[in-house]
Amino acid sequence: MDYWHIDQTNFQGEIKMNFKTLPEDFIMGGATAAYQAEGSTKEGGKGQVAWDTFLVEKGRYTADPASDFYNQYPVDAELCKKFKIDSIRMSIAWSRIFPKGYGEVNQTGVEYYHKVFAELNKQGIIPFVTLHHFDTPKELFDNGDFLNRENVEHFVNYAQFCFDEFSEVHYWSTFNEIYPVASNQYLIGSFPPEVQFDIEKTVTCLHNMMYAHAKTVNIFKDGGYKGEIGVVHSLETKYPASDKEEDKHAAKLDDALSIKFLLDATYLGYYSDETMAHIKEILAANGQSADIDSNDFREMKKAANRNDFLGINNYGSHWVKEYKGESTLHYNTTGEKGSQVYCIKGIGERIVREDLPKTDWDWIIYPKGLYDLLVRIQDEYPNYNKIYITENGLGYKDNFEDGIILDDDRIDYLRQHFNAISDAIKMGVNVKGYFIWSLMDVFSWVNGYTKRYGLFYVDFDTQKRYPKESAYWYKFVSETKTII
Ligand code: BGP
Repeated sequence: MDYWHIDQTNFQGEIKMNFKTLPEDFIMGGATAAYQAEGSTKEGGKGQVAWDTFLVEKGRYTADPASDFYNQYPVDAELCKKFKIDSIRMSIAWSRIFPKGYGEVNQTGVEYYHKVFAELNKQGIIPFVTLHHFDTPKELFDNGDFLNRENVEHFVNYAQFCFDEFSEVHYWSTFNEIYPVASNQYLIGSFPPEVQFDIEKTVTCLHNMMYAHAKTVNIFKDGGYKGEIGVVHSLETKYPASDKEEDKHAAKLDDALSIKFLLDATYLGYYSDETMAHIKEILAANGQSADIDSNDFREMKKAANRNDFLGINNYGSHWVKEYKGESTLHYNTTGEKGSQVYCIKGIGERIVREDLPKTDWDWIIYPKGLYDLLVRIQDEYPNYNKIYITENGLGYKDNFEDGIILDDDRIDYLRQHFNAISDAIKMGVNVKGYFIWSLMDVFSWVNGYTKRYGLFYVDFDTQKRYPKESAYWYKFVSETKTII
């Protein structure tokens, strides 16, 4: 193990020769999300979100205090400056601005975000802002969330309000992870409202959110607002579990629902015949159907060439095998390795690859999957413009000893993924930045506080931050653009 906080100078002479590099203007960032970092869920006039009541019902943990970013943001900005972190990816809590999701504005919330952005800008840290990160205001969530088209309008109005109000922000993402929103809410059921195996709702939610994204992009571009706009998708490569035709087909089905449906919507503005054929096959196998209004494609086609960037969240890859049985799942939320089961009727089974490393939460570590994904996007969607890796990182049970956190597994994970990105850049893919998930340890939606990802360890009782070894490694990479 290299003690990065003690000695980073050993390598200085030979670094440029022996290690892969990143472009000089590559943004090195840290990612967070409002509900996972802010805490203070009842402060400052904030409205409720579905998670508030859901977590109380479950009785496991709540999103208070999280990392107390609501109060600690100056500390985090200073840490970023010290550790050469160029940008914080953060989200605005819709329910701090519009407590009900629409109507009356909560000025305290508006002022809070102005203060955060001012502090970041003062320290030279770029705010990279997501408008929606799993936290629809409760009233709108309860009336159908994005299954209800009225809520598309409420979201677009909220987005426009933010563009008008927060002119100090120059990087906007509409949504975080449209696929996990839809699948965790209606397919896997790990998020409220805990619906399982409803492919119709999953597809409807995906489409409506993509339509809302397109409307928002068009408003941003037609309005001449300054800065960049894009969307953050969770994209994880699907490989067939074997060379058998059935397994190849199963991988294609999984890919169609979780990747192609979204990238078609983003970059074509409609769904290709092949994508739709796969989606219909999945629906039919489940005795379901979904209506997609082709009139929506007008708005979506208009937006297709206006995305400034694609944000990619990537934590692993999947190997898919034909599966003929009923849908059955076990989602590992405890870090009990080997407990994950994922079999979906009409799609396939995501198998366990014994030969590949996995996290305690059964997420397969396969950096080549990220490389393959980046090269594929360049080939299949040449109008992608530019890419930021908006999330990637290792969820880990960090060991804290006297303020020192030797997270060499995380450093290794990061090194491998940075190398994959560097290789993709060499192949011509325009990757302009990376945001580690997460900047500091945060609250995890279905895992609570034990699954830590941060560069900075958070003692959730005192809210004190401790740089992990990975933070020193990250600083070194940021300063030298060398993946050591
Ligand atoms: C992504 C989300 C993040 C974060 C991350 C890690 O899907 O955008 O909000 O939670 O995954 O997931 P988890 O906390 O479940 O390990």
